[in-house]
Amino acid sequence: MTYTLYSYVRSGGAMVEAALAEMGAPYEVRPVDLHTDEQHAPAYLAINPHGKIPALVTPEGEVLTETLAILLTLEERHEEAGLLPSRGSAERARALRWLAFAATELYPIVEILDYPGRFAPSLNSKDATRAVAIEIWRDRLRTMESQLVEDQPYLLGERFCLTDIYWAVIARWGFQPGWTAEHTPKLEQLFHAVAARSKIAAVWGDRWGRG
Ligand SMILES: N[C@@H](CCC(=O)N[C@@H](CS)C(=O)NCC(=O)O)C(=O)O
Repeated sequence: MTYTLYSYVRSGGAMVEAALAEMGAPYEVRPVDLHTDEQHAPAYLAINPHGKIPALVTPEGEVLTETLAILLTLEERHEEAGLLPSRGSAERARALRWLAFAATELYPIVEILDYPGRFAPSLNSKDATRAVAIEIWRDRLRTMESQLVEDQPYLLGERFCLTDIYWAVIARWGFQPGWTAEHTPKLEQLFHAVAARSKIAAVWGDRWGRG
């Protein structure tokens, strides 16, 4: 009953790994080296034809991709772990709203930041493309920040949920000491609260994600 997680250190796979750890679900990590473009090797494209990590193979052999779908599927399969508030509750609606916000409004920007050449109309506009993406990214981080309450560790206050895992990794991707301290200090605290949870700390360590 072991899951197989295709991941790389400090990638979106860290979100899935944290969720698996919180759920107490056994898994093994298969590293996919983004620095050597292994995500585009035929062996990996056979798993995810879109050439992105993470991918998760269930113990039954079903391949899951898209981090949001992976997390929601895991939550359904391990409901007893309580990683979302109860169905129909206002808290759950809020958790899902901001989970989707991070997945649709932030995560796609990462590709522009990491691979601006894929989006720039010409080679010499790569830096300008990336600079625009950074501004959009920061604006959206500020929106996340506006949803957090001082001295409350998580989005839902004291109640930890899947959205906190997603937000913690987004927070780390956006970490820049001076800017973060000034504009998103509560998001930074959320990262530390998530990373300090015993089950997550055990798998993230100081690298927050293997691979
Ligand atoms: N829509 C995908 C995006 C996944 C994604 O962008 N993953 C990055 C790593 S964090 C990746 O594989 N990048 C390699 C590439 O774009 O070639 C998801 O939500 O899981």
